[in-house]
Amino acid sequence: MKKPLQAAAVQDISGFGRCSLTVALPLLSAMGVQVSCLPTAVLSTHTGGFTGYTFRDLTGDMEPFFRHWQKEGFCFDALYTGYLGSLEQLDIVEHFFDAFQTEKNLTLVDPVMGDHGVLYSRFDDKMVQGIRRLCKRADVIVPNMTEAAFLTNTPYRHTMTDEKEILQLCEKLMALGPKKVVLTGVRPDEGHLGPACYDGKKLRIYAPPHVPKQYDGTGDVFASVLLGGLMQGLPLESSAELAADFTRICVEASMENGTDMHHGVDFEPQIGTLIRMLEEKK
Ligand code: PXL
Repeated sequence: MKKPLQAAAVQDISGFGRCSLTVALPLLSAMGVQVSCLPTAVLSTHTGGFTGYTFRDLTGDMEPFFRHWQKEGFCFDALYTGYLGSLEQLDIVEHFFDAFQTEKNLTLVDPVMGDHGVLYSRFDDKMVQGIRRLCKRADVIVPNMTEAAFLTNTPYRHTMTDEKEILQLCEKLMALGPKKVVLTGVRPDEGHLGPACYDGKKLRIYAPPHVPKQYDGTGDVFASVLLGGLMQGLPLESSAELAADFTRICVEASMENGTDMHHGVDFEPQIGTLIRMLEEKK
């Protein structure tokens, strides 16, 4: 029998709202990946568009949590980091990398910090500086245009029509130290949107027609499917295409259902489609 691949996901659990682990777990499982969770925080909802959410910071649990894994001798094919709950967690994630990174495994850092030109409510410049440190340790980083602007200290741009500018931004991101960059939410014009992949040599932009509706958690859907594709051996560009196509399918389905943008996308009925899409790409 085929053994599942192994990933360790360092993200929060937002009880309601379909983001971070409640997205990563089902999507990666569907893509044949066993996910071990190192939770950063437990919230009643995500922090975008809800007020009065509860927030249980798990900083103090994280190091003992993964030291136990280490004692048990667990190994992972991929390390996947996302939303962090405190500044102290930056050092802890570095220790986690020290403990579990190998020559062979893949580290994907999603520098989850903000969207639409602004940082999420709990984040500030110190978090930006710390996340830059994590990017240095990554094989692949997956910033959106907002996170790319903060990481590179450049102004946020909603659209970027000039390919040269996209390349410049990707080069600045590469200068942080990752091996590859997948910049998400690139809009060569108002009607198109998708990821740009850059490995230091070649820039590839995939920007199909844009569905004009924003949903929370789509960055997590994208990053999780991207990782699933990479772990299943697809090249970076195919994985990014798969992630972009699947995210768009989920957004379209959610629009049809009239789903509230803060509830995340209706990905559950699309999981069968994801599995078929992955098989077609393999
Ligand atoms: O989708 C990113 C994300 C993850 N986790 C939490 C968030 C957000 C975005 O707002 O608030 C808790």
